[in-house]
Amino acid sequence: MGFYSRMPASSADMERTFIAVKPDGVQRGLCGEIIKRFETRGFKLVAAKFVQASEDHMKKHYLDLKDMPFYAGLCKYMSSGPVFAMVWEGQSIVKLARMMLGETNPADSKPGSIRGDLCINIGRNIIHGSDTLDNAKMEVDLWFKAEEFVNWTPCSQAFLYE
Ligand code: DAT
Ligand code: MG
Repeated sequence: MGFYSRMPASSADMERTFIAVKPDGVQRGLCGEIIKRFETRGFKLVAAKFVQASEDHMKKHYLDLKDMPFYAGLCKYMSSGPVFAMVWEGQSIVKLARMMLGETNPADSKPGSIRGDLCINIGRNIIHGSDTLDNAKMEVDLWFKAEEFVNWTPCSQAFLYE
C-alpha cells in the first residue's frame, strides 16, 4: 500500500528508512552535516521536509516507548521545534543507517559515527533512524504521504551497485 509498492521490481533488495534531524540537531546547525553523511555514503534521498511535529504525532512515532519514564518528556521535546524529516533509500539501509548513527547513548557511540562525533547527551542525541525494516515502513508511512516521494535516478547509481 505504501511506498514499497511503488519501488521498481529490480530493487528487490533495496530498503527505505526514516531519518530525522531532531530539534537539537536543527538548532545546532547540523542538518547539512547529517545530509552530507548519507549523500556521500551513496544513499538516495527520496523524500524530505522541514516540519514542526505535534506532540500527538511524536506520541505515535514513539508508541513503542510509551511505558518508559522519559516518554512524555521525549515527545514534548521532539515537538518543541522543527525537525528535518527524510526518507533515504539504499541496499540494507536500515541496518547501515543505524551503524552510521552510533548507539542511542552518544557516550557509547564510537568516533566516526554521527552521535559519536556530534553530541554528548542521550536526551539530545540529534538524530532519529528507524531500527528495523518493519518500523521503517511504519515510520515512513506516519511521516510522509505518497505524493511527497520523488521518483528519480541519481547518475551515480551504476557506480554504487554492481
Ligand atoms: P534510538 O533513538 O537510538 O532508536 P530509542 O528508540 O530506544 O533509541 O529511544 C528513542 C529516544 O529516546 C532516544 O534517541 C533518546 C531517548 N532516550 C532513550 N533512552 C533514554 C534514556 N534512558 N533517558 C533519556 N532519554 C532516552
Ligand atoms: Mg528507536
